[in-house]
Amino acid sequence: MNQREPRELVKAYVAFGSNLGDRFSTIKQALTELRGHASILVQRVSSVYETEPVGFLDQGPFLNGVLELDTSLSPRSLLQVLLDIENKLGRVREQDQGPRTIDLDLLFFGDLLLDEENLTLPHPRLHERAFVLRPLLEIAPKLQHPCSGRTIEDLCEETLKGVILRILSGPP
Ligand code: PH2
Ligand code: MG
Ligand code: MG
Repeated sequence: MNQREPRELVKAYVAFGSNLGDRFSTIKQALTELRGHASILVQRVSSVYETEPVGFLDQGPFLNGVLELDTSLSPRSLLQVLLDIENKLGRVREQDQGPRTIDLDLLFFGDLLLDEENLTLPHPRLHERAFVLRPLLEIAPKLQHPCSGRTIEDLCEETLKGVILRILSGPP
């Protein structure tokens, strides 16, 4: 594609999580970075939830939430922006699923289906994670999963089944 031709804007969803250091402050810094990016327009941000760790259990509680953005970047470039912000905010990759100052995961990139090394879209575990689905329900209840056609509302009904997540704060 001609590099000077403007790309169409794509709506993407990103999950954020933190369980090391000043969790709320780090999440706010990550949002500031995203809002300051010339090719990203942050449109909606969910409340921030305090959640028990899932997977590797021997670690502190997380703060989690999700956001919606419009971008002219490619999925790979957006992923790189997220990784750069993680690194800038002190992310050290020591243990798979282990404690982290900030985790920024790409959940959806428009309707794109992708299965490549380090980038699977939609995120392969989002439909089973209350800490992603509950905040998504706030900002995008009618959003359809491009594989199953199920809305976030439908997925929440199946997966949350009585799970209540504690809201720590409104949208940062
Ligand atoms: N992230 C993980 C593993 N476990 N648990 C919670 N509650 N929140 C997370 O963001 C999280 C997790 C790997 O990315
Ligand atoms: Mg993650
Ligand atoms: Mg991640």
